[in-house]
Amino acid sequence: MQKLLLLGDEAIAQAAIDGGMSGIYAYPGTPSTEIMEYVQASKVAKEQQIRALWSANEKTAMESALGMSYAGKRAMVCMKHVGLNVAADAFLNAAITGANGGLVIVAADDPSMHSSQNEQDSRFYGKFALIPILEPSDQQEAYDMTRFAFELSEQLRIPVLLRITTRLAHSRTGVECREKVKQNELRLPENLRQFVLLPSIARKQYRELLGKQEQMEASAMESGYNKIISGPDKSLGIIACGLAYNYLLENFSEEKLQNPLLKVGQYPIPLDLVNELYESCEKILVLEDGYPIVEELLRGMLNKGKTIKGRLDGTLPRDGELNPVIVGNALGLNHQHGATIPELVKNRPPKLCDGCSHNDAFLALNEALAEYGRGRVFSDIGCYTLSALEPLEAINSCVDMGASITMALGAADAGLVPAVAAIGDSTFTHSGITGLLDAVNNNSPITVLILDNSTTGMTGGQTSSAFGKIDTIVKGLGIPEEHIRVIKPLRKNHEENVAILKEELAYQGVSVIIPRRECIQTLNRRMRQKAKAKAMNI
Ligand SMILES: Cc1ncc(C[n+]2csc(CCOP(=O)(O)OP(=O)(O)O)c2C)c(N)n1
Ligand code: SF4
Repeated sequence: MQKLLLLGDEAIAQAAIDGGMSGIYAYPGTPSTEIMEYVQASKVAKEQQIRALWSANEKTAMESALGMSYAGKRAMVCMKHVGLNVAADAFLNAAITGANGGLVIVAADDPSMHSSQNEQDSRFYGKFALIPILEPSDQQEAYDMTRFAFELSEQLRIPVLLRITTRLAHSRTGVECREKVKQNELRLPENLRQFVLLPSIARKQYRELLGKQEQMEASAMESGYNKIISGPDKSLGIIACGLAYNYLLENFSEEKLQNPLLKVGQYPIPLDLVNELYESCEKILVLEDGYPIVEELLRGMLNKGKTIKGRLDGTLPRDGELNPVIVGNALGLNHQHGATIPELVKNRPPKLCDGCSHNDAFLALNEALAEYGRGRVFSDIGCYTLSALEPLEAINSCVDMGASITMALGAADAGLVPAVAAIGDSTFTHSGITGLLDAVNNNSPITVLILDNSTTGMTGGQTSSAFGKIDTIVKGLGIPEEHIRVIKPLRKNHEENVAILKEELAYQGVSVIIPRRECIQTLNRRMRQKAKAKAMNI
């Protein structure tokens, strides 16, 4: 067996490569991005001809993986938690179609919102879709569970959700890898109507999914990932889900923990084990990273039973990620973990890189808008969202991917004219195209800036599916050619850019301005690679 030093994300990717996966589809999003990056960089994955594609968004990724599963092969789809909102239609219906080849959905949650708009808990989605959820407590389990997830998916013929959180995704440790298995042969579903969700078929499929709940529960009961570890001090029983188990162990080694403990890593929640712990202890403490799902289940609607401690009674904070100190405090311990963070690395708010093209674009926009007053720029999600902060203070919204254009449409309908939308190139192809079509059909008096830096900057510079295609797409959506204006956001072009922006702000229809200049980080990386290739005479 080979032992590798891997991030949680990389352990998942390696397990998928070893586990006979034929294709992986994803849209970048912290903390899930490294899964796809690892597969794309893997020599073995290339040799095995594993397809590894950055999709236009999470929904298209989900559907591509479902298509591969239909064809009998193992597929994985990866996204950050909010991506599951985008993929939700396909995700929930994939539970009804069921899988043919093993289908594993990885949702990477971000409690404490290190780089996200919210801290939603993807376990709700798994419960909503009525499918099994696996939640690793460390990188080794991330590897083992990924292998198991493909097997479980094929055994039950349904998709399986693998839920991870930021700290597991982004910390590294030694992981034992197991022998590789071969990819599946192309094999169509036995029932060629399985994936046809006409109401008459969907009803049957849904009943089938409901019928599988018992098997899922049995699998969770028998699972090695769910276990009770006994302890003599029955005044408190502890339930630790996923990574919270690790945080607990950092306060105790297993032998020293005096309280009975239920470790949970596979859902549906193993009710008999929960019951066993509940009945044998005076109080229960629930440790889970994310929402108090298990805690709510234990409390029930009327909360008449034993004392349940956790996020809902204030034993643990109601929001934010857990950590060993918070868990230790909940147990009345006062352990210190890790070194104190030096002053130097504290309080450094994120900012645009020096020389970033977005800076010049927003300086020009601010000046062009001065005569109309503030509060009319709807933005999207990307590096450019940082222009909300000082010194630019240029934008007034950031809600979800694509919302800039449609919010500008709504605000313009309300009479806020001109209204401006600012959206990045990757976000535009993710979710902006349909909104722009709405604006064209509505003949909205809005000015849309598609900030084309030729990359997906915020998540580390992945190829943007909009690369080289924006002008054609915009034209195809019906924007008149004279109102598609490409500008180069540079200090020396400032006056000219302000003049163009002013012209289009005065236009009573949809106009699109494309500030186009490559992200300097991507440019630098490209230059370094070029210089290296030259030096090596490649
Ligand atoms: C639904 C969803 N998926 C993924 C992300 C992660 N994410 C944030 S911004 C962004 C794309 C940024 O690229 P682009 O729009 O080109 O702007 P840039 O950062 O290059 O300025 C991504 C993928 C997210 N916030 N929401
Ligand atoms: S990574 Fe690129 S797009 Fe993001 S702030 Fe830096 S230069 Fe701008």
